[in-house]
Amino acid sequence: MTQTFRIAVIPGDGIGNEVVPEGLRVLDALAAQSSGHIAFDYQHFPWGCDHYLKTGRMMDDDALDDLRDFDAIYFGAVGWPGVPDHISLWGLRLAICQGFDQYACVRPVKLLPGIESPLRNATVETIDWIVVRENVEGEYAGIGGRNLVGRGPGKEVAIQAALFTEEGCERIIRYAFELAMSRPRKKVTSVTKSNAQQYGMVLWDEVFDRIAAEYSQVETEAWLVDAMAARFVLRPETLDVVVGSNLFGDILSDLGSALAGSLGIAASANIDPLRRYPSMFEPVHGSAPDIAGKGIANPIAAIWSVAMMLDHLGLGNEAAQVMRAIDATTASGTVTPDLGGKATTTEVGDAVLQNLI
Ligand code: GGG
Repeated sequence: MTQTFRIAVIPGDGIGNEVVPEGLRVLDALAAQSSGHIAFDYQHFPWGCDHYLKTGRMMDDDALDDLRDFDAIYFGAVGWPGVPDHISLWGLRLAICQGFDQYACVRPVKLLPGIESPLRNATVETIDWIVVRENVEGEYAGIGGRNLVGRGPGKEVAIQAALFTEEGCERIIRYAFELAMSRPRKKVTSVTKSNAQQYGMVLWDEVFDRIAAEYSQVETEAWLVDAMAARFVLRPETLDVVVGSNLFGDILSDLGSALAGSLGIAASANIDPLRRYPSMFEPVHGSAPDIAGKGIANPIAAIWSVAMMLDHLGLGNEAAQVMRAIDATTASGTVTPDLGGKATTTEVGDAVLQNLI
């Protein structure tokens, strides 16, 4: 019997439209290889900045209802000149993450074979960790406002509050511990700035200590984010699972992917671990207007995100198959210009398909 997975596809803006088709080609190839065991049924949604310019909405008003019953969402990128970035981000990616309570953003940082890290002496063994980013509250809670414009020019006041709930801290920290339990090293490093952020991040620290006590097999550490940024560069081999707030997780995972060679390989999963809603899989890179339309966007992050989607859908063997194909592709030197190569987006996609054995 065929197991059919319904996937909502939102390529979004810029290079999202170039890399998402490469991920879909991989899914199609897996379905074709499965002798009818698995199938993927796509529905494409044209949401993004073009949609906003035509309709005044980044996505339809009832978009979450449209998406709710899918098995997964495959997302490209959001952001385009002409639409303020805070409008496009809040209108699409954040609206989905928050609306579907996808509270765990999982971002692997891994040096792939054949890729050179900007770090001297980096190897595939020393660059291999996962950033777990709290994904629905913290600095991205959207609480605040701009006031007192009436006081006159130069007198406006803006407040942007960060929200740390005990439940929100507990569930993301617990997620990080469960993830660490599945890895050989079994280590969780919590990242805050609780010396300066004395309310929310001290609450986070206390919750971290409480949850850590339940996982005696897991080694734990708590670091300040500034020191952690330096440690990413200076002692990457000491990292395993790094859990942090929404903003810190975003910044650190970008740093991590740069150390792993390029933002063009950074994959991510926005997970609802309770499986009440579809989870969303997307490359970490944005829409990259500077290279959009040139056919040189790196599709590896989007294809790796497909592997994360397959894992989430219970297709662990297929996910591993995609990861082997990615490794073989980068090892062969078929890479896009961001990794020092000359291959186009499609040529890298072709190579991954050839290696999908
Ligand atoms: N596919 C990732 C993407 O489009 N990101 C846009 C962006 O600016 N994201 C910032 C964030 O999610 O914190």
